[in-house]
Amino acid sequence: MASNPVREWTGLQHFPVATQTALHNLLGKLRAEKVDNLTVLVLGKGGVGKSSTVNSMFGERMAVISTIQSETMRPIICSRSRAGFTLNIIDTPGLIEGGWINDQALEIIRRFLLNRTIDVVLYVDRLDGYRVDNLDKQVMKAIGQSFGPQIWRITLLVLTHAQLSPPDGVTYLEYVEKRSAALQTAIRQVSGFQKAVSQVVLVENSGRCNTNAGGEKILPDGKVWLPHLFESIVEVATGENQSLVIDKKLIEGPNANQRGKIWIPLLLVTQFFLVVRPILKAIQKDIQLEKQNRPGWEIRAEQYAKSASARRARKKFMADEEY
Ligand SMILES: Nc1nc2c(ncn2[C@@H]2O[C@H](COP(=O)(O)OP(=O)(O)OP(=O)(O)O)[C@@H](O)[C@H]2O)c(=O)[nH]1
Ligand SMILES: [Mg+2]
Repeated sequence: MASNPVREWTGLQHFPVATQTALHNLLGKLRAEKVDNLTVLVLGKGGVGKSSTVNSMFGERMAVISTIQSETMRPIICSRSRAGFTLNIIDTPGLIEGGWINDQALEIIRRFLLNRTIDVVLYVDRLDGYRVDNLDKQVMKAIGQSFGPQIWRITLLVLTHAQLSPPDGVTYLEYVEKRSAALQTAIRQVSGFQKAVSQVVLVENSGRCNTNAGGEKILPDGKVWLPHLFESIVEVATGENQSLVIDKKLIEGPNANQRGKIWIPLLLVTQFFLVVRPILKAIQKDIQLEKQNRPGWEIRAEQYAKSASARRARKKFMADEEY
């Protein structure tokens, strides 16, 4: 089946001139590195701004944005090409449903990604989140378990709603640092990688975002965020860490029939020493005890039975002799 040709990235022409120049420079860098396509996977909890970030990056409305709660469970792949380069961004449904990990969404994402190669992952959360709670850690853990902990090596931490006024007594930069550090620490804890998610990128998707003289969206620290997001993506994609190949083995784990088979003999031996042997010993001990504690009449009856059968045998012997 022939796949549809990828549409031209027309949204790029609607970016302010300075942003367009920055993006063309990055495309030149990728061309020099012989990279003609990139696939970016966007993950995170529900409603944190994943789809909005995808749309901001393409400069057009490609992913569905929901103001209240998204109903869509399917990931979508958005692709655009420019000057021989194709950008694919995979937008995914939120990984939390009703206060729990959305296992169904995770499974659908896993199946959707089968046989694809992911160059960069954006783990999206909000800058204005108050704390990193247990549910956040569960989401991070679920991501590592689903795609292998190495996924965090190619992940950027993207914090949306970045045009905020920090609480009294804290500067914007201090607030950003604290929030970033809390999330980075949690990711390092669950992934076990000290170098996991070293980069944080701030994003403001709102149309009310402040702009500079050139019309580019800027954050309270004065940074123009969109080119910075693309620069960070290119840095990860052309960096030392390998892209993530989502193959059958990664999705289904090692051959299910072979999984754990090597432990069977060890289990049997352990079972013998820990379960079967103690039971046999206990039975023998019981028999011994029962023998020791027999009432006198039972012992006498047994002795009588023994001597009676001896007498009978002797009689029979003598009878045989006489005969
Ligand atoms: N102010 C502000 N609002 C944002 C930002 N990003 C997203 N939103 C709003 O947050 C709401 C949710 O955004 P989405 O982009 O749909 O979030 P999502 O993560 O894709 O949500 P799900 O697909 O349901 O998981 C929408 O009302 C967006 O307009 C941002 O950076 N700033
Ligand atoms: Mg969405």
